[in-house]
Amino acid sequence: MTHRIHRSRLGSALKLGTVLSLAWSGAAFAQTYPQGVGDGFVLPTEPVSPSTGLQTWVAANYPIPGIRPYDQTGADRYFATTFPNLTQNGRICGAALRMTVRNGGANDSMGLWFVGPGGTFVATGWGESLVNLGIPFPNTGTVVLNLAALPGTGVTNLIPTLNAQGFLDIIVQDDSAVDSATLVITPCRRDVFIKDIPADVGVEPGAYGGTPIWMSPDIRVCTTPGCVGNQNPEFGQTNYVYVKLNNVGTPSAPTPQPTTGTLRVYYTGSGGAALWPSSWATINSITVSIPPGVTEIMVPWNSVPAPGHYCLLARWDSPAFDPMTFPELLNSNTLLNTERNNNLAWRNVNVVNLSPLRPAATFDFRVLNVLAQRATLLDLLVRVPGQASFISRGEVLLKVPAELWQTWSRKGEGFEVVGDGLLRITNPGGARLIGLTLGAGKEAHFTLNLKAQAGTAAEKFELQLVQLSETEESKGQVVEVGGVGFDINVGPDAPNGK
Ligand SMILES: [Ca+2]
Ligand SMILES: [Ca+2]
Ligand SMILES: [Ca+2]
Repeated sequence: MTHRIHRSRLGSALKLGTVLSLAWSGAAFAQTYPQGVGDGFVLPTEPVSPSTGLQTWVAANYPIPGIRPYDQTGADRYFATTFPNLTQNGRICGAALRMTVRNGGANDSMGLWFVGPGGTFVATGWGESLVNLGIPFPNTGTVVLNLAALPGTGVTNLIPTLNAQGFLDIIVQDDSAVDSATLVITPCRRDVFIKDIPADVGVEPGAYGGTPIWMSPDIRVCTTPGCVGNQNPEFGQTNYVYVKLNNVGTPSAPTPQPTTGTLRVYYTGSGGAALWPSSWATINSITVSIPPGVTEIMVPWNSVPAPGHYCLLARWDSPAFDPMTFPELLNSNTLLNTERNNNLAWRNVNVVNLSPLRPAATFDFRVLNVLAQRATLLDLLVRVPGQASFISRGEVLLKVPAELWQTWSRKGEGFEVVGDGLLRITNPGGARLIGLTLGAGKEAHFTLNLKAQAGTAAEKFELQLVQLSETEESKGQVVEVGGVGFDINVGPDAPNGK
């Protein structure tokens, strides 16, 4: 019954259940540290784990030696335990303690302390009587404490101290017993994003307007390290994929912190829709720590599988700190995953250099049915995003796959049929093939042929091929599911002539 210390304070009546919810903005990433077993004080006891410093403090300040384990009832023994290593997953933004206590003495208190290795306090803690916490003698009750907003007076927000000290001591005075204690630590969420479109600020899903999200400005390819701009990967050599990672931290951590994760880069054949993960093959991955701000990371692409053009996918994989906010389900639509996760970006851009010596280029364009169970309607769009149209300057031919050609009614606009399965795009503003049908689980391959008319002026054009299909979310209606952009340079001496 001895009480050398009385850290209890007269707190106001408590509404513990309501304060707890404030700390849970990042509950999905919380770490739970349980001690003891919630078994209603059933014996045998469960061990406590007081630090050496806390044991030293109890020995120096309480005349009866020893520390009570979980479930041990009876008088005249301190309960004392320590939760160590709390910052092992980075800065702490929230913490909550749930503890079941049997009040065995009318004036007993509990404390949340910070006792250093020498057995003395290294920071100001918190204390409150069990009565004020809603557990009068001789009752048993469960306290749920939000360590960012503790009841009573004094220091009621222990989060800064938890970050500074990295541990928490818990004591309960000498006639009361503890069944179990669970500390839940919520690390500050860190946020890295890769831009889907130039105006992307990391909001999920972003306001994309009509801007394609499969042309990320944060992904580019170089055939030699440190190139400027975007190049097509070269077969038969190492290429270099550069990805910009934007580490913006979070509003609850006003100073963005360095963060770690793995940047994973993938490729698939040039085309429209893609499924996760079946369409994608790994290029490489690298685990990095990145500072606040924008960091461009290089990932070597050691073996381009064949000459041709590829679509790239970049994923920031950091489940402990910055998990995907939208689950990437098996065989899910890459466009939806990319739109809804700021850790994902997709880039399908080909550089096309045409010159009198090499006036034409041919591209495969794969279309894929993202519906596993049934045929999909499919439209193909030839889009001209800029003012200058390559369709006026050159010739754009499109070969429709035989299996789609057979069942297609030739519905659409902006093209003329010039051969068996062969279309010429006639409208400088673009064209749309409407109402093709692609079987369940099937893919098919269009061929795009770009041919420049002879000329002397150097000009740049943009052209996009876009697949519109039904998705699981839009059955009966076609929506954009992916595409490829072509940056066309026409000139007498096109740079990098390939
Ligand atoms: Ca127990
Ligand atoms: Ca993120
Ligand atoms: Ca994204």
